[in-house]
Amino acid sequence: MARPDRFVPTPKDKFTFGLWTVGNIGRDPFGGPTRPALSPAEVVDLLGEVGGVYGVNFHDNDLIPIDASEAQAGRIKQEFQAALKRTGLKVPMATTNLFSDPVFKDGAFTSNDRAVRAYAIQKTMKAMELGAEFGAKVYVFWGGREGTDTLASKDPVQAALWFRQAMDFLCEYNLDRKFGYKFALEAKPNEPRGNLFFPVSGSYLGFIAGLKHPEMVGLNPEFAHETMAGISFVQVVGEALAAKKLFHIDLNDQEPGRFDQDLRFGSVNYKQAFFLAKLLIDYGYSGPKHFDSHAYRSSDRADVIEFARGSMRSWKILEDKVAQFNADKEIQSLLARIVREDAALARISGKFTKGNAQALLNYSFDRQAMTDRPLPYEKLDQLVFDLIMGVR
Ligand code: GLT
Ligand code: MN
Ligand code: MN
Repeated sequence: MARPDRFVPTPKDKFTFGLWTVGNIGRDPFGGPTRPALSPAEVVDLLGEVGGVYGVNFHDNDLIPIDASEAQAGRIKQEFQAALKRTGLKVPMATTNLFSDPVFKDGAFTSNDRAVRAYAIQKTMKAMELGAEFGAKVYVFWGGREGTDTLASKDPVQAALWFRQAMDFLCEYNLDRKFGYKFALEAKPNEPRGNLFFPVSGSYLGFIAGLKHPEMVGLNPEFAHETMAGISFVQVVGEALAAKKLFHIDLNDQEPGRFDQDLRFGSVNYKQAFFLAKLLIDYGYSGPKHFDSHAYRSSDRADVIEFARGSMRSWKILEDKVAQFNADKEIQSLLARIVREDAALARISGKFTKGNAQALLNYSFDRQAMTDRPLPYEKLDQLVFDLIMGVR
């Protein structure tokens, strides 16, 4: 009998996709669509066909076009709801499109125009209602056009304050309407604007501390976006976990120094992907794992299905590799040698008291002995390579 495939996902894995991701029609700035547009219900059915998917997320206008009539909106919602029912998919996350409509040409919460800023808040309030209708519990904010193309156009201090004003307003609205959302902020360094405000997740960590309800707001870091900024996504996610702010995560892939490619998770940076999986597993991240990516423009429907299956399969394979890493005696004994503890020093330097400070000042360190301790990182790194490549 053939062995069952260990890498087949189930809804317990909490993998999610967006209406805009598997529904992507393959348009880019240089060419039109290569795939037909699917209705929201058709995207849900496609995900049902993929199999093992937990949920589907949407922007307000992925579901309901911005200029839809009440009657049209009602019909779309009904069809979408029916598709959710027949596939068993959930809607764990919702968000607002504050970037496609021309009215947002100079930003939304940070537009120079008070009317646009107020409209952006109103649009978000309505979209929060829509998300809540389908049970969403995480609300993402990606400031698509919050930024500048010329530094002459905007006061960055004012923009940060406007953004804060909008978030404070919406946090209160969340409480008032008892939606129970957790807000997750998503950073990106550039594109579509030349410079986006809050370019990396670290910017948002600082911003959150200044809000009226910091406990309600966390991060939705995206693999591609931090990679565009030239930083390690694994370290970014580590900092989010340390701050207890990893409210959601956008998984995909990216070649550094490119436009936002939103490539299939695991398709470029195997090592970052491996250590990311290790981090989320070791620290027990239990939220949705959202694939914010799309198939190559050259893919047809069948290949889009392969893309979605592949995204999840890669994660499942990495889970397996992480278990292997964590059980590998040689790797673990190397790690145990590398990470050193010292009970006496832990006591006097772990927590400030006047006595500990004095004891630390009096302590005499042997710099040479400390320097001479071996750190066999070359050996460790090669073991990781062997493991990822499957020869270990
Ligand atoms: C858009 C963007 C993504 C965001 C989505 C949420 S929209 O596709 O490129 O990174 O996560 O607004
Ligand atoms: Mn992206
Ligand atoms: Mn994203």
